[in-house]
Amino acid sequence: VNVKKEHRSGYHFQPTKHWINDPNGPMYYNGVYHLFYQYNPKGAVWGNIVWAHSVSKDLINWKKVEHAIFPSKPFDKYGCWSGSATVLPGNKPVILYTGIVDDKNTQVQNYAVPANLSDPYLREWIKPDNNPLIVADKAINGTYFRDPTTAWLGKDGHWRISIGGKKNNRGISYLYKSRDFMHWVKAKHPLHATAGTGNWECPDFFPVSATNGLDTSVVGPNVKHVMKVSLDATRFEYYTLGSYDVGKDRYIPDPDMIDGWNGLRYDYGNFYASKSFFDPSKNRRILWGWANESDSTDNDIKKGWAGVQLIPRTIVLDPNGKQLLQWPVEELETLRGNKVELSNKILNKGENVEIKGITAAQADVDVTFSFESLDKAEPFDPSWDRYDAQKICSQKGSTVEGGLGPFGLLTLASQNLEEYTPVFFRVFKDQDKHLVLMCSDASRSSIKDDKTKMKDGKDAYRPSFAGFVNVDLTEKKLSLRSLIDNSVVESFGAGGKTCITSRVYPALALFGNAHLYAFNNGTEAVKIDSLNAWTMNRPREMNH
Ligand code: DQQ
Repeated sequence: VNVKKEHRSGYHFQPTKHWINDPNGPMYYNGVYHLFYQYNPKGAVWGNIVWAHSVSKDLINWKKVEHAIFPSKPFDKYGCWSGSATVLPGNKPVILYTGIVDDKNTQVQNYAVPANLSDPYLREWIKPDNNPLIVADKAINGTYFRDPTTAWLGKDGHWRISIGGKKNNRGISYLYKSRDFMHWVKAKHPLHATAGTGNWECPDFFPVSATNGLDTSVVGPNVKHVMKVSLDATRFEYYTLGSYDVGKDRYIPDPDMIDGWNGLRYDYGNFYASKSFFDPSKNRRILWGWANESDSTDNDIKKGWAGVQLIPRTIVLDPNGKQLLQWPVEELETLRGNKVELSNKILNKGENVEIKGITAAQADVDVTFSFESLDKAEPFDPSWDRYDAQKICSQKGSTVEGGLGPFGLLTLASQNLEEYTPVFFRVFKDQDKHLVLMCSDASRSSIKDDKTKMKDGKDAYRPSFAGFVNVDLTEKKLSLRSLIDNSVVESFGAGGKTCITSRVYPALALFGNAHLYAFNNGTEAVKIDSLNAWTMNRPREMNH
C-alpha cells in the first residue's frame, strides 16, 4: 500500500497503514500500558478483524508488538471483536472478547490469557480450549450479543460482567455472574435496559468520584456509577450517572438523568466505541475513544489508512454531581514544544488575531476568554430543539454575527481563510438562564468539492458538531482547549465539561500552510485573558 502522509496524525495514535476501530482491553500491568484495538491487517476498510497490540510506559510513546488475538479457532473463526481486560487477584490479566463463529455473525464470548507473564509486553496470548465461555441462550438474539466489559467483583465473591445487545428496539446491558471466571450464569435481570434506543455496543460500567479514579469493583454510599453505551444508530456515546443497587444487581440512573438519545454524551463529535480503565499507578480512570474518518470510503482506500485513537482522557465526576469532566492525560504535555503566549487581548466584533510562532497544523491550544457582561446574549428561539445542538450550530455558524459570541478559535485555517474549522462558543438567553453552545464546525474545513461518495451514498461528512456546556457564567469566563493534529481537532470546553472531536481534510491548510486564529463575531467584545499554545512534537516511537 502506498500510504498518503497528508492528513495523517502527528501525535494521535495510529498504525502505519490500514483500518482501525474500537480500542480494546486497555490496561496497566507491571508498569506497562497495553492498548489493543480492532484492526484490519488487509486494508483500509472494516473487515478481517484482529486485536492489534501496542505497549507504552507513558500512554504517549507506543511500541507495536504482535497481534494479540486473531481468528484461529471455531469460536472466533469469523472475527475477534471488541472486549475488555480484567486483572484478576494474583496480578493475572485476562481478556474477554467477542468471537464470531459463523458467516451469520453469531457472537459468543471468549477469553484469552498471556502465554508468559514474565514477558513485560505480554506479546503472546493463548485462547484455551474451554472457550467459548458464554453463548447466547434462547432469550437472546445471538447477533446482538457482544463487547464484554471489564469484570467487577461483588462482596459475595462473584465476578460480574456486562454484555451489550438488544431485543426488538430495546437496548440491553446483559449481566453475567461467575465465581471462578470460567463458568458464567446469566442474571435474572439485565444490569440495565432502555426501550427505544436500539442496539447497545461497547457498554462500560464503572464507579466515579470527583477527586480520583476508582477500581471497577468499588461500591459505596459516596460513589456514583456511570453507565455508558455506544448507540449504533447515531454513532454517539451516551452516559448517565446513577447508583448501583448491589442487592438487586441493577443500575439505576439518577432521577434527573436523560437515559437515551437526548442524554449526555462523552463527546458531541466523532468519538465512538470508547472504553475506560483504572490506572492504579496514578489512581485515575482513563477513557479511550476511537475517531473514524469523516471522508469517503474511496478516499480512505486511496490514502491507505482509516481511523485514529483519540488522546486518552482522565475522567472524574464534576463536583456538581451532574456530569463527568474529561481532560487529556497529563503525559500529553511532554510532547509540547515551542510555546507562544498571549494575554489581555481584546477582540472587538469582527476581529481576528493570528497565533503565530507555532506549528498550527499540530498544536495544543489552551485559552480563557472573558467578557464584561451577559446582556447581549441572543434570545434562545423557543422553536429550536434544545437537544439538537448540531442543528443550531449549522444555522448559527461562526460567521453569523451574534451578541455574546460566536467567539473562539479558527483551527486548521488557510492563509486567506478559504478553509477553517472553527471551535467556538455562543451564549443564548433562555428566559432566566443562559445556554452556552459549543461548536466544532467542519462545514468549511476543506475547499475540496468532494463528489466521491461515501459507501452509503452520502458525500464526505462535514458536520457542524455541537453540544451545550453546563457551566456557571458568574465569573464571565469560558475556557477552551483544542488538540489540533493535521486532520484531528479534539476540543474540551470549560475544563472538559463538553468535548467535541472533528475529523477534517483541508486541501490548503496543510503542514506549514496551516494557521491558527482567535476570533470574535459577536457585538460584545471579548478578552483573551490568557492563551497558551504549543507546537506538538511527534512521539519518539510511534506505532512503526
Ligand atoms: N465494533 C466491533 C464490535 C462493536 C463495534 C467490531 C463498535 O464488537 O460492537 O469491530 O464499533
